[in-house]
Amino acid sequence: MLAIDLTGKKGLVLGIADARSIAYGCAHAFHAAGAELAITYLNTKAEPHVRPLAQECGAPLIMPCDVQDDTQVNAVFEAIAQTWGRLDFLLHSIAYAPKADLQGRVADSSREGFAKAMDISCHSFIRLAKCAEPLMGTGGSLMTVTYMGGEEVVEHYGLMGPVKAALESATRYLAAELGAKRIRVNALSPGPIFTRATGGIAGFGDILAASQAKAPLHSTVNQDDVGYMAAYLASDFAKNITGEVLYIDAGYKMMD
Ligand code: 0WD
Repeated sequence: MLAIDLTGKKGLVLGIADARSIAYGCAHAFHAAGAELAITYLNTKAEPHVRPLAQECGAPLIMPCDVQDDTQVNAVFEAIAQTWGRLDFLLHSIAYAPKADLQGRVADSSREGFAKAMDISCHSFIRLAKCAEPLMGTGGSLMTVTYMGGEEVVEHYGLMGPVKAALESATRYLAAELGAKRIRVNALSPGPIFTRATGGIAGFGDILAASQAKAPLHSTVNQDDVGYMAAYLASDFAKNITGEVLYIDAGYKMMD
């Protein structure tokens, strides 16, 4: 039987806030496929929500990591180097934009808000790739999570649109630069999923219903669906896939 087997692989997962996080769906799939995980949480407020989930996944490394804090980021990679001596895959499932900038027009976005959204949601992936590179001596898989609003104008997505466009472009440039080292870089692009990040969006239920109605498969996407794709990308089956934005959206994007 051909099945995704991540036995012996070591992975780092950033971006679990709670059990509904897309990153948790991915961590669950990585663990189920046999990978060993390092899992980070944003801060002490997030820790009690994340730690039990990380323990459920048997993670030997559970550490704080605010991607704005270089000291914390470096500590995570030092712990990985000491514990495993290498890293096989990394999932970056992190986004942030100040509320005022997110809710307004892109045209009105502040310089500071835009820069902060870019730093946390996009450049952090580049910084993590740089930290992972020396630990991926025999190759590896770097993954991030994007959204269709990076490619097309989606109502209410605002500032995150240009930020995700930059993230997708960074994915391609990193893939080109790291390919010679057999490090693959891809972005997962799920359709709308109810999570902590989207839970506060007014009318999100209507967005879900509309995307289900329009998507050819007439289904909504869930965290497990993203996890299956992430596990595949972490596996050797995906050894020739890099620089891609992979849609997990029941076919929604191709419809007009
Ligand atoms: O419909 C959706 N939910 C979609 C989400 C559709 C398509 C893409 N995405 C993307 C998001 O843009 C994001 O990049 O998926 C990624 C994960 O989002 P999520 O799972 O929907 O949301 P959530 O569970 O809130 O995870 C995002 C987490 C943060 O959660 P909170 O709720 O605390 O903002 O990103 C983390 C944090 O855990 N995060 C950070 N981690 C490290 N350092 C930082 C930071 N500075 N800021 C936020």
